[in-house]
Amino acid sequence: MALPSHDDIIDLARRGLRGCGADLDELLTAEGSGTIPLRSPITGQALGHMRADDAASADAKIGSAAGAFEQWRTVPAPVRGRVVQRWGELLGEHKEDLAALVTVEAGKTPSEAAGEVQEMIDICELALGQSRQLFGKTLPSERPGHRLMETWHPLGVVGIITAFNFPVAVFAWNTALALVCGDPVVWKPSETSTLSAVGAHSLLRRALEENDAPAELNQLLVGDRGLGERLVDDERVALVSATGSVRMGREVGPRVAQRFGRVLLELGGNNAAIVAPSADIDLALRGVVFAAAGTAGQRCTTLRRLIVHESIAGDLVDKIVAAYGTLSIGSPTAEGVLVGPLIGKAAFENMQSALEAAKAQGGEVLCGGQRVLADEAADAYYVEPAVVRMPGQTEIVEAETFAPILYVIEYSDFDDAIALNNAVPQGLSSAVFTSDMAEAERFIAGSDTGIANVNIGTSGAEIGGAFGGNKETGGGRESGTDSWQAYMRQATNTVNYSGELPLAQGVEFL
Ligand code: UN1
Repeated sequence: MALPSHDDIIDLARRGLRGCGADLDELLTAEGSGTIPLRSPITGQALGHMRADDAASADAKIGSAAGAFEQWRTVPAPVRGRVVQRWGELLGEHKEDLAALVTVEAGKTPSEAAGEVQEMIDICELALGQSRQLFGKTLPSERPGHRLMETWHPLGVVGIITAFNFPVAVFAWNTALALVCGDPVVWKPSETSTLSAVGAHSLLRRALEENDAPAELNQLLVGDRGLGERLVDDERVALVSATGSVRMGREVGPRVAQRFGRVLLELGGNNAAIVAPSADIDLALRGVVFAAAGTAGQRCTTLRRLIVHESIAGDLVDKIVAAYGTLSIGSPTAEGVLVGPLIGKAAFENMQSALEAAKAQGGEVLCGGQRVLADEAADAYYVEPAVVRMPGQTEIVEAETFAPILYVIEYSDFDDAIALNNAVPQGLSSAVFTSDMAEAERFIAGSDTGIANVNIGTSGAEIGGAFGGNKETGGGRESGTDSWQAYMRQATNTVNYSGELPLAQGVEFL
C-alpha cells in the first residue's frame, strides 16, 4: 500500500491548522537553536521546524496565567461555563480539521482521531453542566446556633503535561474542568504533538475571545521536557496534571510534593482481559482485537494481557490470529486502514526487544511483530500487531511495552485469573468477558484497577466515568463525576449565629 507523499502530509497539516485558525507557514521557521522539529510518523519525515519556548518565555507565560487567575476566579462559575460551551461548539465545527492534525502527528485513523476530538466535545458538555454544580455540603453542627459547611474555591494555575498518544483529548479533560473551576491552564504537550496542540489551543483562544475572557487563561509551551520541568517546579503552578510513563511520574510526583503542590498522575497501564468459558466468543473476539491492536497498541488502556480459560484458549486464540491477519496496516490516511504507524523508532525497538525477551522467557510468537513498509519509508515504523502465547506471567509480561503485543496466558480457576490480573505493578484498566453474573461481580469486586469492565474491552472509556488507575498508574482520576474537585480547593466554614461561643467537643476555656 502506497504511503502518502511528504507534500500530501504537509497539505493535510496546513488545511487542518487553517480550519482551527492557525497558519502553518507562519509557524514554520528555519532550523536552528531554539527550534523543534515537526514530524509525522506516517512518513517519518520532518514537516519543518517551529520556534520553541525558552526559559524566559515559559516563565512569562506562567506569570501571565497567574495574573489572569486573579480576574477569572471572581467570574461566576456558570459564566465561566460559557467559554467551554463555546469551545465545545467550535470543536464540533472543526472536528475534521483538528482530527486531521491528530492523524498527521499521532498516526491515528480518521475515525479514531475524530473520536478523540469527540472526547473533547463530551468533556466540554460535562464541564458546562458542572459549572452549575460545584457544590459543597452543609452539615449539622454539634453546637447550637452554628452552621457547618464545605465550600469550593478556584485553585490557581493548572499545569498540564500530555503524551503523544492522546495529543488533544487529555488537554481538554483537564482544561474544560479547570476553566469552569476558575483556573488558568499552562499546557506542555508532547514534542511530537505541537501542531495538534496549536490547533486545540487556537480554538480555545477563539472561545475565550468571543466570551471576553482573558486570552492569558490558556498558555501553550512549545518545546522539550525542560519546559515540563519548569511547570513541575514552579511555585505558581498549583496543580500539575501529568500523563505519561511511570518513569516520568516518579520524577514529577516527588518534585511537586517537595513544594507541597498538588499532582494528578495518569501513568502506565498493563491492562488484562479475562475470558471465561461462558463468554460470547464473537463479542470477546471483537472486544479483544480493538483493544489490543487498535491505535497500534498505543493507548494507555490498550489490552496487553489476555487471561483465557484453558477450555476455550485454543479456539479463541485461533480466531484472534485469524482476525489479526485481516487487519489492514498502513497510512491512516488510506481507506480501510485500521492499524497506523508506531510513533517512532524507539517504540519499534522497544517492541522488538520485548518480543525477544518474551521468547527467552518461554513465549511463542503466534503472529506479528514484523516491520512492514520499511522500503517505502525508512523512518516510519509500521508493524504487524503481535500475539504471543506465554507459559505464565513472566517478567516481560509485567512491563508495559507501548506497542501492539498481546500476551496470552491460560487459567483454570477464576480466582487465579483475578489474581493474575492484579499481579502487575500497574492498575489502570481491566475487563472480563463472561455470561456468568456471579463471575462478573467477583471480577468487579476483585480487580484492583481504576477501570474494570464487563463484556467490553479495556480501552475506549467514555467521558463521565472517572478515568485513571491505581498503583503505578498514579492514582489520578479525570473526567469523572467528582473530578472537578481536583481543580479546586475545599474550605470548611463554621458560621456561628448563636451570640455565644460554645467550643467544639464541649471544651471549657475562659
Ligand atoms: C490514553 O491512552 O492516554 O479509554 C487515554 C480510552 C480513551 C482514553 C485513553 N478514552 O481508551
